[in-house]
Amino acid sequence: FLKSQEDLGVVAVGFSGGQGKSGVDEGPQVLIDSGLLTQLSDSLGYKLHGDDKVHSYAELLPQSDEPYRGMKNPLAVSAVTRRIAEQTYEQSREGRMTLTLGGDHSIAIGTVAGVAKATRERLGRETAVIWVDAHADINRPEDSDSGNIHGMPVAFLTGLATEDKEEYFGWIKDEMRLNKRKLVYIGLRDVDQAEKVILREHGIKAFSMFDIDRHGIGRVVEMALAHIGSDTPIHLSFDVDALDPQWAPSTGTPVRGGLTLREGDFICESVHQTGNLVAMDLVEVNPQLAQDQLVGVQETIRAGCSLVRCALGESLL
Ligand code: 4U7
Ligand code: MN
Ligand code: MN
Ligand code: MN
Repeated sequence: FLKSQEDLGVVAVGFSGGQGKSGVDEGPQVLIDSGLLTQLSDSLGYKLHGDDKVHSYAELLPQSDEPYRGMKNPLAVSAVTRRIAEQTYEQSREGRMTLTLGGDHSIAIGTVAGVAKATRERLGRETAVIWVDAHADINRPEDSDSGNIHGMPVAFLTGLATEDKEEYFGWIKDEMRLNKRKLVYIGLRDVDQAEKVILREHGIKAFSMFDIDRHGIGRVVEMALAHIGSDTPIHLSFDVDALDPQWAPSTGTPVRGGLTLREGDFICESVHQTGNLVAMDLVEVNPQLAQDQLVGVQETIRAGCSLVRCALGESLL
């Protein structure tokens, strides 16, 4: 589904407004400083596009931003994700693999919207999304206990949450949306009660840690890919908290009992191997957290880099 296998559009998003902890906006710079983009160009042979600067979107941030429908920082998150949708659209419509480094997971409102629109225009196809996460991120604003928008992106993207006002995500149009049947989760283990009801009522495909323990990661990935179909462009949205905190402690909402580093890499390798990957997000790396653990931050960064390299073909023999 890509015009070229060598070109990579990179969007580095230094944004943390989808949740309350500072530091996740520093994720992309730390990933880049640790050599991620150099590895992609020098070792994997990608030609990089997009500016290599990390965007802070300062010019888009409002003076005041009162909660709206219970959402925290609604104007900021809406404005920033709207801009991210333009950025990923610009990369994806060129037929390039699009890589976004976050930032908290609210930014996927933008990445998925932009890529979905580009893929529809370019190929007349719907994009499938594989959401790898400890959480389902499908709270509607009214269902959310925290008000943090990083727990809501899938609700907005699938149209389960809608809004008329442009400045509060009303900019999300049908051509940017994700079909619920083209969505599959891997790694879930901390799903809110209201989210469980949504997943059940809408028949959304989800593989929890229970399924991974029962079937093994190999079978689960096979079933996930079978669900979306072999002839579908894929957007992989990887929340680093899908990994067990043993491997990725530097993240805002860690949950024990997660994927091993190898299982995470395996998901990425398998998705690469389909040849259908058109976009990837790596989000929720927060270098300010787990600093007390001597090697925590380094380990998280290393894991994040490994996931991206695997999705982009490093381990293919
Ligand atoms: B992440 C939560 F209540 N569901 O809505 C919420 F448990 O992008 C967590 O996956 C959301 O890290 C986690 O606040 C969002 C909570
Ligand atoms: Mn998430
Ligand atoms: Mn999560
Ligand atoms: Mn390849």
